[in-house]
Amino acid sequence: MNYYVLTLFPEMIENGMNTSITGRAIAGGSLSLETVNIRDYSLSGNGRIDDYPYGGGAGMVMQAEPICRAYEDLVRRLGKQPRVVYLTPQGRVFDQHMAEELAREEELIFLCGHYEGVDERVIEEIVTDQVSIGDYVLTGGELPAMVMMDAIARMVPGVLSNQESGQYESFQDGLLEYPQYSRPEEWRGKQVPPVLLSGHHGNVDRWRRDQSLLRTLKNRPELLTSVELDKKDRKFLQSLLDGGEMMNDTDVSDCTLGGGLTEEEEKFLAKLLAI
Ligand code: 6GU
Repeated sequence: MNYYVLTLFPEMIENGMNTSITGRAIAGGSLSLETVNIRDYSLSGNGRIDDYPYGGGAGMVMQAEPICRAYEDLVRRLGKQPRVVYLTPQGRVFDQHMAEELAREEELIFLCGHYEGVDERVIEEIVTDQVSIGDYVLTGGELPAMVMMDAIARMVPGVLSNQESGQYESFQDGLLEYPQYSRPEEWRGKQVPPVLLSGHHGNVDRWRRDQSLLRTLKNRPELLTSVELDKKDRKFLQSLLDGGEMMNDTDVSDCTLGGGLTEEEEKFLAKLLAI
């Protein structure tokens, strides 16, 4: 995967991406990264790339021409026209599915805006995909571009080690991840759940699945509606409704997720299990 980033803050992108797993992948060659400083393409050569918005209003707008010149210089050097992702709160919301789809590209260009935005005409001219990373407003597109590049990189062959690639299954099977524990067995009075020390792999797997179901119910219930629930999943979820007795070593009122079910969670679950 070859990433190209058009930005006013190339050092921010490079510092972020050359760290940790993406940094290792860049050094090892399974990823490449090239940043292009839009300021180098300013019209008058004085470094100015923004101007006042027509119609008035607060803030400045990044002008079309420097961005387009930076883009055209890049595609001329590449000899091809990769997809161009513009990071904007007005875009489609990024998710794991979009990451998987974009990971099939060989090159991706990211356009990072700043200030109040980018002249709409250059978006029409060069952008193929407008993407947001969630419902909040950031000061620029650099962090969202890095979020996307990180999520996409995890799907690129050679980026994760075998050990790493089995991890973070959340969203890959539609449920949130179960809780993890390491040494010591007791920390500040808190015990590791005994089933994890039992050596009984079947019980461990069942407990983890139940914890995933419980976490998803508590934190992201809407995800449960698109997960296939088998007989044992249903039995566990039913036991939550039937009054919080121990089920497969998961005490419904245990400390991991705090308390039993709220009325809202019970209603949601009853509906889900009726299907
Ligand atoms: Cl892609 N850009 C900015 N500036 N803010 C955002 C965003 C993008 N996604 C969520 N908030």
